[in-house]
Amino acid sequence: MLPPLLYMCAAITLTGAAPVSITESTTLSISSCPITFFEKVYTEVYVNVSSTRYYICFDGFFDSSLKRDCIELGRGIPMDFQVLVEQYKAATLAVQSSDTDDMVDISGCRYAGWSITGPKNILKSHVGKRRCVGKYMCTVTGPTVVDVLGSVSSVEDRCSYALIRNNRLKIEIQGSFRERRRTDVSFLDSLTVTFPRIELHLEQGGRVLKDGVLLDLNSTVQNFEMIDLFKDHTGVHASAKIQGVTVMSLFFDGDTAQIYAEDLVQYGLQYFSGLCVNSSSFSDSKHRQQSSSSCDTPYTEPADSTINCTAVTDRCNLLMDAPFSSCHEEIDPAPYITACSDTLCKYPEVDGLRCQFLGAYAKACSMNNSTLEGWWSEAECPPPTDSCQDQLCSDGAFCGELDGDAVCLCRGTKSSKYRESGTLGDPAVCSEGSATVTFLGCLLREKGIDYSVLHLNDESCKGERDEGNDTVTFSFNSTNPCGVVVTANDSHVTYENTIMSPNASSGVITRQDQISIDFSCTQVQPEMKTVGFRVKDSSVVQHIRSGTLNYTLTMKAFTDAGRTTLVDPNTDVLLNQKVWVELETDGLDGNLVALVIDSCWATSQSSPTSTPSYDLILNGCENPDDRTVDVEKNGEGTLSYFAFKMFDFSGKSGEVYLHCELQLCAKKDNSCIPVTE
Ligand SMILES: *C1O[C@H](CO)[C@@H](O)[C@H](O)[C@H]1NC(C)=O
Ligand SMILES: *[C@@H]1O[C@H](CO)[C@@H](O)[C@H](O)[C@H]1NC(C)=O
Ligand SMILES: *[C@@H]1O[C@H](CO)[C@@H](O)[C@H](O)[C@H]1NC(C)=O
Ligand SMILES: *[C@@H]1O[C@H](CO)[C@@H](O)[C@H](O)[C@H]1NC(C)=O
Ligand SMILES: *[C@@H]1O[C@H](CO)[C@@H](O)[C@H](O)[C@H]1NC(C)=O
Ligand SMILES: *[C@@H]1O[C@H](CO)[C@@H](O)[C@H](O)[C@H]1NC(C)=O
Ligand SMILES: *[C@@H]1O[C@H](CO)[C@@H](O)[C@H](O)[C@H]1NC(C)=O
Ligand SMILES: *[C@@H]1O[C@H](CO)[C@@H](O)[C@H](O)[C@H]1NC(C)=O
Ligand SMILES: *[C@@H]1O[C@H](CO)[C@@H](O)[C@H](O)[C@H]1NC(C)=O
Ligand SMILES: *[C@@H]1O[C@H](CO)[C@@H](O)[C@H](O)[C@H]1NC(C)=O
Ligand SMILES: *[C@@H]1O[C@H](CO)[C@@H](O)[C@H](O)[C@H]1NC(C)=O
Repeated sequence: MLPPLLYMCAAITLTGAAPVSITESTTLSISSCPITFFEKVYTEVYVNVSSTRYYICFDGFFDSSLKRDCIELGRGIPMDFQVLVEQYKAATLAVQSSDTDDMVDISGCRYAGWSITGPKNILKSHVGKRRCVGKYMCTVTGPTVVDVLGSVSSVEDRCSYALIRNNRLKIEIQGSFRERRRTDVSFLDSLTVTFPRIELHLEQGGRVLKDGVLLDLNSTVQNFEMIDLFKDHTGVHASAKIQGVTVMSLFFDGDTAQIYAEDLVQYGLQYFSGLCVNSSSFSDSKHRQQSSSSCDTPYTEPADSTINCTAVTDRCNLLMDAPFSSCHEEIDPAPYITACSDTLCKYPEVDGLRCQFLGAYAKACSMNNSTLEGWWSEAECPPPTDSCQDQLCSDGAFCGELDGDAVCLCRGTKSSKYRESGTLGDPAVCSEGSATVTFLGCLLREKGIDYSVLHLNDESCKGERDEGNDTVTFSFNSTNPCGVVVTANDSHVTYENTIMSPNASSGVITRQDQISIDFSCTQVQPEMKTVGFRVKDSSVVQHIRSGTLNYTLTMKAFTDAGRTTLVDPNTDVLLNQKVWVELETDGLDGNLVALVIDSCWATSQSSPTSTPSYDLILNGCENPDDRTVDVEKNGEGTLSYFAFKMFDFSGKSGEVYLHCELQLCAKKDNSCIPVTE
């Protein structure tokens, strides 16, 4: 059994000094060449020798109940060789022979990621210096996640992901991603913080909901179970305490979430998962229940041609320079630069994104106790402020920036169809006697339109806003026509109104574009203008259904002036008996349109063009040659009627068919009532 040969430091071997051979427990001083063991510098070595193993420790003799930094060696061949950092196994090496030159790299990172890691996780910073990443700092901003190891990935769908999860402790911070202006880029939108006995939901606008109830937060710290919360002008701050010790801090300003969690380590590093632990672990971290079923449907959109990726990357590279360089030792800027340029090469620099990634880096530095005082003035940014605080946006909108103001803007998937068609909402909804048009509030804001000043033709008719779904509705109906203009041509009757802004001349200047949005509903003229009617039959009903508005047209014949006794198919109408013929529409607004009988004629056969034929009404008036015809009401509303005395075609016996040509007329004054020329 050979004792291990310890090359305690380069100095000894280089000067040719004999390696130290150790056979019993002892303490060695290595102050002449201190060893850096997983970030800690040691000047002493404590060696324990037992029958089966050697323990070479740096912070006191090996003690299985203490968290010592040690190297443990088996005494057999091959010799197993383990590096213990605070008693966690950091590296294992099997040494094949006793006189091998195999070496174990003990320059790993103590706190890299959620576990003590070997050399593979030492990151090279941009200056090429090997160093360990910051302690348990995770930044989620826009679509990107910079995990605790400094790896960066982008979320590409609109689902919810665990950022940090520890099933043993039953704690989780979950991030939900949604699209903003573009459908193909997702942004962190809200957080759900779950701790035993408490669940908090953090949203844009500094809103925090506990069990669905909005909390009234201010700069005074309030305690909820294990969580302390307060809100300042920059965002919401939360810290979680276990037995009085703050184990995790969280900051969220509606766009960026930062999680700093040094003291959670003691609860078992290996039990942590989520995107903050490994930013590539999308499938393991995806939250099935919380995500909407269509959240991973991909969207594509043409690239934004206004983006100059070179210029954007130059700006992201500001993180390489002062004042940010003073924090480089603490936090590697490289993943933040990657996150910044990856996002801003595909999404425009709007809604504060120009400074968001710089701010996220600065905030990460300050959470690691390295404040970059006044970084914003050097980077030409506004001081960190959550400008969206207390803005409540509907589900289809997010809080963004428009002309320097924080407003609710439309999310891409919600508004893309309207943007493509250049409209502000769905087409007008027309129904019997009413028309309604609904605009998306967020589209109006984007266009800089203040809905509250808009009105219909009649100035007293304003839009009505629904706060819940952020819509503005304009409508008119027959009791409240709001200045509707009804026009009719040969084929259609059109009801039109205009949504307009007040006259510009009402003030010296105006900031509102002149708005004029026409909306209309149409009805078709009776398609078959000829209504066949056999005197002996009962009434004729026609449904006129094409076009946006339905209505029916009925033709009936009566034998009394009160028009109550319908001509019965079984009763013969006597020659020279007076008959009243009534035409009526159902489903039209008699205040706006009138039914006009243009002409009526009779034939002995069912075809309206058959001969012989006899005119009763011509151009809306009685046939001057027949004194028995009396047009009693025509063009006044949706009901018109006339009377005549029954006749028969000479030489033919039997049936008389009546045909009428009708027209819908837009009522203006009494313009629809035919007059004899
Ligand atoms: C900040 O990060 C550095 C490097 O990881 C670490 O040494 C330092 O202790 C951290 N500071 C605080 C206050 O956590
Ligand atoms: C290690 O060696 C020291 C000094 O000889 C001794 O006091 C201690 O009990 C030893 N520990 C173990 C675990 O062998
Ligand atoms: C914050 O809110 C709490 C409870 O709503 C109130 O007692 C306290 O005075 C408020 N503090 C400030 C600084 O407004
Ligand atoms: C992160 O997760 C990905 C996907 O699950 C995996 O391939 C990769 O090895 C993980 N990285 C680390 C450092 O664990
Ligand atoms: C993009 O930006 C770079 C650097 O600011 C500039 O040199 C280049 O001309 C720009 N390209 C275009 C197409 O504007
Ligand atoms: C941060 O730094 C300041 C001064 O440098 C110090 O007083 C404070 O204790 C530090 N905080 C932490 C959490 O390390
Ligand atoms: C908006 O909400 C109102 C009432 O809650 C509802 O009547 C209306 O249909 C909704 N509009 C849209 C476009 O969802
Ligand atoms: C017509 O519109 C007014 C105001 O919008 C409404 O109060 C009324 O109920 C509507 N009438 C009908 C018949 O729809
Ligand atoms: C009649 O009006 C309708 C609806 O406005 C229109 O589509 C149609 O072209 C017009 N027809 C004629 C002949 O002007
Ligand atoms: C607005 O201007 C139009 C056309 O110039 C005019 O007919 C109308 O009376 C004006 N309305 C008001 C309220 O000034
Ligand atoms: C038109 O009328 C028919 C029959 O009454 C009905 O089924 C249909 O829903 C109506 N259409 C509209 C747009 O009102």
